[in-house]
Amino acid sequence: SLPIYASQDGSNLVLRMDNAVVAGDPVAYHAGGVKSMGKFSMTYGKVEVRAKFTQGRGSWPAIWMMPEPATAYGGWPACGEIDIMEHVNNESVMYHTIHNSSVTNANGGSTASKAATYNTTDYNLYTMIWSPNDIRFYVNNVLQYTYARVSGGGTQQWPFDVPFYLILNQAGGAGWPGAITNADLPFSMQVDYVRVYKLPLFSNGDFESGTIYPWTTWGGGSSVVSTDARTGSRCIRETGGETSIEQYLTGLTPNTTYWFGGYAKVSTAGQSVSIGVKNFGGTAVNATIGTTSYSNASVTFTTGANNTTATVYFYKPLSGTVYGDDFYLEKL
Ligand SMILES: [Ca+2]
Repeated sequence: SLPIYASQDGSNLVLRMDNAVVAGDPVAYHAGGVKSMGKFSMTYGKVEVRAKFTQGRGSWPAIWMMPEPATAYGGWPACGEIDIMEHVNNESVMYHTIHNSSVTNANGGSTASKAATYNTTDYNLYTMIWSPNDIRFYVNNVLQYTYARVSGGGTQQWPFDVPFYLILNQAGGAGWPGAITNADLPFSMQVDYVRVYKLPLFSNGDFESGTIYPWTTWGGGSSVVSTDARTGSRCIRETGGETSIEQYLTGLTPNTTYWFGGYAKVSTAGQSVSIGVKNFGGTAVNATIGTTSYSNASVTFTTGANNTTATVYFYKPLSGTVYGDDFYLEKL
């Protein structure tokens, strides 16, 4: 009977590769994989896959994503590819890789790739967090590589604004790893679980993470500092000239009113800083704060009939130093 190459063993998905002879089938090697194409795809969000796999000469297990439809921006690599985990042969590292027509060369190699160590004898947790700003790869919750969207880079550099589906497979014997050493067979990948999450509407409003992410900076004068917090131990500081932080929101509901606000203070009386929202399908709104101790400002905004995104910001128009903390977003 035909060997089973993709199965469940009670606690894992098991994907195998071997050289068993299959009657009537002249192919030397068979291997298993699964994909969610046509059943599940996502734009932005988080993917977690807990898996382990064997090593061997010619082996190529992978956890990756492709766009749906596959030709969203033309053929490969222009359409984009997100490789959450790839491993080849007996290497002590695995790889996180991005493909698109900006980073992928004619031989299929990518300049947007990072080798990272992993526990070769046990399960590892492979995580990808995909926002409109960047794609981040983690092994066992430690950030290994960030592929950032470049302003003005277009879809050649960022074809990652369309749905992508998941692929889990045990491959080998062709391309990157090269020929299989039969004595190393069978190869297998065991997948304990796959979990996917939507991005929160808004996050890191209190800066207690110690990083600006997922806010992005503009003007270069912004940093998270461990002084002057309103609550907790950290806040955002903007210094120098015109400076801003922005957070791009996705997953908003059209024709819906939201409330965005926060707390801020300025170093010197006469300065001001503004809290605002733009690009939501209506007229941009903002409110200013000019107090030397923390005070609150907020705005409401209503998304347009077809708008599910918006940009919230904390903007300092002039020189001087300001602080912000405890930003919030609520649906009204
Ligand atoms: Ca804080």
